[in-house]
Amino acid sequence: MKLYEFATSGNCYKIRLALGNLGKSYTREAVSRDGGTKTPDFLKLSPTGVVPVLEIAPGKLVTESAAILAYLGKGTPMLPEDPYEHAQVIRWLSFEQERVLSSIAGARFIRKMLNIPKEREAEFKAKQEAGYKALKIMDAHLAKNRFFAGDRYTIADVALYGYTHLAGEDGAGMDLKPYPNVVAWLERVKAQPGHVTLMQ
Ligand SMILES: N[C@@H](CCC(=O)N[C@@H](CS)C(=O)NCC(=O)O)C(=O)O
Repeated sequence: MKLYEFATSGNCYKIRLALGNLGKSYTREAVSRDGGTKTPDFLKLSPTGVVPVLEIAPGKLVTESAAILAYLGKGTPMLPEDPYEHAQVIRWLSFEQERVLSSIAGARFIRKMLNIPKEREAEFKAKQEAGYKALKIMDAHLAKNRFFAGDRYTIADVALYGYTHLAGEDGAGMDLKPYPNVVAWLERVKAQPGHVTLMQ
């Protein structure tokens, strides 16, 4: 398998984290952050012009981090087969895309990659505020559950960890202290076998 990626992207990290947890081998292909996702050749791999893309066999591609995680998780304990538990995984994958990617990931991008230009300050603050709303929902769930779905570590945890672990000072610049259940869950994710860090 070959992963097309940006090394510092949380979306690409989700895939490396799942591959690490599952003990699967793969190769990495760096895509240039400077227009590499918009070349005609890359758009043939990913019509939306984004990484990650996982090539699972020559010319056979999976795009969108949630879909890639579902592909990798299928048939493993990281994607429950029970219909209710499976639905909970999908619920949190959708939540991640709608509520975490647009907020925490966006705030991290504006802060770390763009250094918060003056004209984007209001947008940055709005993304942080939306991020705090997402963290509140996650914290309430984790007050009663060790993981997000099926009472065990699944691809839902991988997806949510991708950017939640970058919400703090070295990422989106948010304060995680008011969300102790999220902080404890981050540690549980780190303790999973095969865990890899963002820059590994
Ligand atoms: N919904 C997509 C979002 C992927 C995404 O936004 N990727 C960013 C990097 S984190 C990207 O490739 N942006 C295009 C670019 O910056 O050229 C997913 O979950 O995979």
